[in-house]
Amino acid sequence: MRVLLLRPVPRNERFGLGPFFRVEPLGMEYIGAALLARGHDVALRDLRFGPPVERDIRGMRPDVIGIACMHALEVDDTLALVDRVRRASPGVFVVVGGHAAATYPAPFIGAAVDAICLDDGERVVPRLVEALAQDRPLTEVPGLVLDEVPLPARQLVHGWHRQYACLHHRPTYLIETARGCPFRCSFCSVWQLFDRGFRERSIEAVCQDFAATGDHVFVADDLFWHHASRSEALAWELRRRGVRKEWILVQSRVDLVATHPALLEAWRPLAREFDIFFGLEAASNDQLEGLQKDTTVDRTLEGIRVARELGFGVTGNFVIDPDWDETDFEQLWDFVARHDLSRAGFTVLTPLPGTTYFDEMRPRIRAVEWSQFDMHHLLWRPRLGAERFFELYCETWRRSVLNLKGQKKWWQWIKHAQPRHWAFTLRALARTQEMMKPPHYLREHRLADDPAGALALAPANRDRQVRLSLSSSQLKSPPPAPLPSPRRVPAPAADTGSATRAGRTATPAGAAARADPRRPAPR
Ligand code: B12
Ligand code: SF4
Repeated sequence: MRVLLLRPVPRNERFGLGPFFRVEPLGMEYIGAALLARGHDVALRDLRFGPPVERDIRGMRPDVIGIACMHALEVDDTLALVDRVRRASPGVFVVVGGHAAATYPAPFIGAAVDAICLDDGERVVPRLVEALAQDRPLTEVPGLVLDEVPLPARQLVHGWHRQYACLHHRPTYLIETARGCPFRCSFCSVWQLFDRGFRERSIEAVCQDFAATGDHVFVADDLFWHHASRSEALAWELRRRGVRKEWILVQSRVDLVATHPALLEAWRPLAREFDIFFGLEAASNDQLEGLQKDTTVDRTLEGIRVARELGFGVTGNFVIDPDWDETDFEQLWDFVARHDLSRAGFTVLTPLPGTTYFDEMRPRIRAVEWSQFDMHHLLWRPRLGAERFFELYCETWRRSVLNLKGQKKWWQWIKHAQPRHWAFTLRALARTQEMMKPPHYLREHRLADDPAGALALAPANRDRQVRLSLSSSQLKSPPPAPLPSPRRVPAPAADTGSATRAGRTATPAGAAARADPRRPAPR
């Protein structure tokens, strides 16, 4: 079968990490690898760089087109691409997948989409394609290992690799060593998608991937170092094989780092520069508790101390609640200044589709388009009013290291970059300066007066029974028992020792689901 995989162009890359980070479509490289291994003809187009999609469709005449929707803010762009693809090739089978589509498939139901992939694409898509080729129903998706495809098919995006960059680190490679997270932060869509499961690639596969990629690596794992003994074994094996990178960036939790300094010590020599992104979220224990972060400010400070002492670069993210008053902002500014945390990002607390928090906030949400779910727009009226809120929000950003009028000037930023990367770095920094100006936000601030004028938001589909109701007649197996609601789940054990299974992937709910266009949005 001929399969064309598409990575859409998100309109909204002006805020947050968007301007800085442009990374490869790793999820679809895994899908590509799985399809190539089975002898299918595969093309992957990153539409940020390639020619118009119509040209590829004319040239390749694909049987199946797969479109990724990773972030909720890309939903409108993905839907627009689905329509374009349909016009260019009315008979083609269109499957949509990716994190945002899997956590909240509702916007795609009723669209011109044939299937929505609710699970790991490298397992679902080959089965879907083979079933279509043989004109037979899909059977139950077995197995629970991430190593079914050892390495992503990076050759499918070979032409653009130099375009993938995280600020001056270029080309940047995205590597995944594990998937999922057992924690339960209220605003996060990851744990709710994977039912708090955590799955790992084998040490051998990860070592091969590190050896096959270039000097700059962004590890895509939601929670790096979670399984301490396995992570330490991985570090030693990478060191034994002589792997050493220029730059590695990982995402982790402060409490985990505070608990395992030896583990960090084992990893540190693997890169000349080693950065950690921490979700610090809040400056007080009350706020951390409100976000179900299951840690304390003391642990935050201890984790930061450990990481800094071992020579890691520390970047944090804080969450700003639209319901804050002036003193909450002041408390955050004070915390940032006192602990020298200006290397930080600040995102607006956003109920992501697919979360329990989204269900709770749905009645208040007055957003009018999906691109507003980028964590830099307001989705409901803030307590201080939009003007004052954005003044204080911008003031928060101005206290960050990104303010070129602050502690770090533009030449200090670009001195690490090679001259040929100066333009990209300066452009990204220039865009970021806009994020410190209230009119930049107010120009785009648009909320409907009443629910009728807002985006129609169906409740999240977290239980498998509902997910199964999306599935097609192609699925033969009986539905599994529904999961209990994750609304009140206990905190995870303090030790993050062993890997847990994501029960969800063992079910046919994970298989590609043919959406019935006549079916109303699920409730
Ligand atoms: C890399 C990454 C980015 C990159 C860019 C990604 C890109 N657009 O190309 C950068 C750093 C730019 C980024 C930015 C942001 N991100 Co981001 N990002 C990630 C991250 C860490 C890894 C994604 C990844 O590659 N995973 C590894 C691959 C192998 O998995 P995968 O992509 O899920 O693919 C699998 C399946 O989804 C499926 N699949 C994928 N594509 C397709 C396509 C088809 C057709 C099919 C059938 C299946 C399928 O199969 C794949 C293989 O199994 C995820 C966390 C996560 N776990 O997903 C967050 C995540 C997706 N990001 C998130 C957020 C919040 C953001 C920001 C808003 C953060 C910010 N503060 O600004 C910005 C938005 C940027 C913007 N304006 O566009 C949230 C998503 C929230 C949401 N529901 O919208 C996540 C889940 C992180 C989190 N813990 O909250 N991000
Ligand atoms: S620790 Fe990170 S990935 Fe895990 S639930 Fe919290 S925010 Fe999500």
